[in-house]
Amino acid sequence: MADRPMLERLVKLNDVWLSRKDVLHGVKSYDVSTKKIRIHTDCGEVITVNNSRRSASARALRNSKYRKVCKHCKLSGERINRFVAKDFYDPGVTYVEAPVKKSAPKKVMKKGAGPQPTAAAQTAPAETQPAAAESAVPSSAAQSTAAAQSTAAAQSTTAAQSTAAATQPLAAEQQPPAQKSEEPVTVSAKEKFSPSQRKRLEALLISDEIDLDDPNLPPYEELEADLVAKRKAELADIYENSREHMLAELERDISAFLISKGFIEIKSSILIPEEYIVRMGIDKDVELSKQVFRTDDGKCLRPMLAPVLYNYLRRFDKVLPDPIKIFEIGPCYRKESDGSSHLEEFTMVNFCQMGDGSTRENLVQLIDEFLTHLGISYEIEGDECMVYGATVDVMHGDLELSSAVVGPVPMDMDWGIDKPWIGAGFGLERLLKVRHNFKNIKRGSRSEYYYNGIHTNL
Ligand code: ATP
Ligand code: 9VF
Ligand code: MG
Repeated sequence: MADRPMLERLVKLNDVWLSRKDVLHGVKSYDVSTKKIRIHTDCGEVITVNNSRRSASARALRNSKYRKVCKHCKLSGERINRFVAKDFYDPGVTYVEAPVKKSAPKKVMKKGAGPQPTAAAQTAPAETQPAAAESAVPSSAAQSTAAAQSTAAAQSTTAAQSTAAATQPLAAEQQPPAQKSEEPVTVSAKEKFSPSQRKRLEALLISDEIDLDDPNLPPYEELEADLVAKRKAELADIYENSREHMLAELERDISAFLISKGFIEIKSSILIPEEYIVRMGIDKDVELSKQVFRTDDGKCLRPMLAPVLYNYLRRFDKVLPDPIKIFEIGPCYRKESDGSSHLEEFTMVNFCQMGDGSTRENLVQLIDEFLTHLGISYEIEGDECMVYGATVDVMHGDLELSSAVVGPVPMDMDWGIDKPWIGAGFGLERLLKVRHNFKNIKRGSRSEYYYNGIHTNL
């Protein structure tokens, strides 16, 4: 048994290409990359598609049906017959079907698609894969080549298709799954937008600027085009004026603020000894321990900044005058389950002071000055955590902006610390979420999908 042929093999065997509109073209040449195949037709078109045996293109080539022949390709009768007769298949080989995900919506075969000459083709499943490569390629990439543009034009995707196509695979960042250009658009009487249209619109909205349930909204194509235009203008404005990433800018702002308050900036390693986690009192059976990304050589990606700051306090205390005031801003990593306020890769600022003046009053005042400087409102609540015991939680509504602590705590002994201290850890992406009223914390995070809250597939 052999797998159903890759598209590449079908192109080679058939020596012709069928456009989305079922026009038969001659294949002049083709190039193959890891995932794609780029076909140059005899008439001079360039088409880039997924080199997938499950694509609609592959299905079309397994079929023997076409609507018309491209007159510019000047196909010989022999080439057309070869495509129709399909006598090049090896009769000794059974081409098996690749398994198809059951849950995926099935698309009914297009007109003109009929029974196929091979056993495999007869049981060909309804396609769920994007038919053309541009549906799987980020739109920016597609637009970067004239070839892809001409393909898009030649295959004349509808507005809905081309915009759905602009959404790329998002699994890595726990985003909505990629939308398939071939997905049937089934709009129920009640719902104005299909699920995939809704996802696209939600991605294009930055906060809750529009209520997608408002029955008076314009049709999808119009709304989508408006939002794309708006987001493009915003990106152009950023490029023209500030050119700053909001996360980087916030980091710089916080850094300058804390330096102005007498804190010295630390930049330590993101990869830390796993032992530090244990010394923070986070035993193997504790939830936070399970959230740690470990490497295979006794290290881990830091889930917090405190361990190294402990070491700095101990060392600087021998050198610098009391009180010691230090801070670090940088990436932290925790395995998190989905949530609109949790990232697996986030940015923490942890500032702390050890020695004279380490009182709760000073801690609360510093937090107040910090958030007033950032223009973010807050409430203070008491809480408990397993690492420090009692904490001073800084909240914005239900969202925890920071856990702050008034030391000393018993754990200090394990780090060689014997003075009172105060400290607070804030997540920068949560600060951005509040400041910009983002529905999801990903908008302001390290990401290839969003730039300053703006979806990058425009
Ligand atoms: P939560 O209970 O919300 O998960 P936490 O109590 O585990 O947070 P801390 O260990 O107190 O968080 O970390 C200090 C701050 O770092 C939090 O108040 C929050 O602003 C931020 N933070 C923690 N975990 C994350 C995360 N996964 N994504 C984004 N920010 C985070
Ligand atoms: C409060 C948040 C242990 C003396 C070097 C500084 C603090 C910050 C809590 C952080 C954590 N602690 N994610 O300690 O400032 O450590 O859980 Si220090
Ligand atoms: Mg906390």
